[in-house]
Amino acid sequence: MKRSPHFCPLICALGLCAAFSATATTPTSTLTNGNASVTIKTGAGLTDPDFGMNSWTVDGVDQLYRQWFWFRTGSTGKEKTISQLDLETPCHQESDNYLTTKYVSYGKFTIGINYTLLGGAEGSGSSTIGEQIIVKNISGAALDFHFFQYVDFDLGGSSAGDTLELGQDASGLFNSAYQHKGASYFADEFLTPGANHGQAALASPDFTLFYSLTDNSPTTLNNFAGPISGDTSWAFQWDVTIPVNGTFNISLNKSVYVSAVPEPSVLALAGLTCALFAGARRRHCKR
Ligand SMILES: [Ca+2]
Ligand SMILES: [Ca+2]
Repeated sequence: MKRSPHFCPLICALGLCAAFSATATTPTSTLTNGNASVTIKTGAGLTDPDFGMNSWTVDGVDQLYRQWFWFRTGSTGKEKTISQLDLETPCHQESDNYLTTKYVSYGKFTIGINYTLLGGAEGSGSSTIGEQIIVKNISGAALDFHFFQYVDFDLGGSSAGDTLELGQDASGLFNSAYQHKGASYFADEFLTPGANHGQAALASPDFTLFYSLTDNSPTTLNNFAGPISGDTSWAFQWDVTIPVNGTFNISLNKSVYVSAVPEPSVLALAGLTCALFAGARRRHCKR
């Protein structure tokens, strides 16, 4: 197992784990559906960066080392994880496979993220996770906002031997990622809208890309799309100006599967995810 870059040992050594646990709200959520389960550490008000989605088990095989979200306001200063924000409302698991979360920077913005897990049939090896992200400007002035997604799949439960390439549309926006471990495991992601920047990078042993999001400097991803092989990881970056009371929405669809061409069930799952998103959007519009 690869060595984690997170800082928890230091925090625990300082005796702060209990305090962090005591202040966390719904620190871990587990979604289940069909042949799949996913765990998401949704704690808030935390400084330990080892939070977020940290396992995605499909037919008993953990495919995901980490996925999480960072942000920066303005062009200076550091990125922060959404886990360093407060939760505006407690995380709510509406059903076994659907979770809603809403973080807030009071007087500045809110970030709502809804997660939907769709498993395949037992033994199919396929599953899809949909994420709908809504950033709202509540600051009273235009908001210069930078949003980051970091993804580290370790397909088949092993960090070695994966190959990754990012995809771009005709405008140069990053709109997909495709990773595989030989002919045994496959993962992809599709994002809407496309991201302004992307970066494919090796994770262990140096976690350079991960640390670029946890250091003290503003980061712009370097747009290297791969292909690369090894313990691969990637990140996407959206740069937007959100008007007063305006929102910026991102939809992410990640899938894992065990044949080179996604099985029809995976495509059906992706379609179902969109339908669920539409339903979720309607629910959120109700006040
Ligand atoms: Ca940085
Ligand atoms: Ca990896």
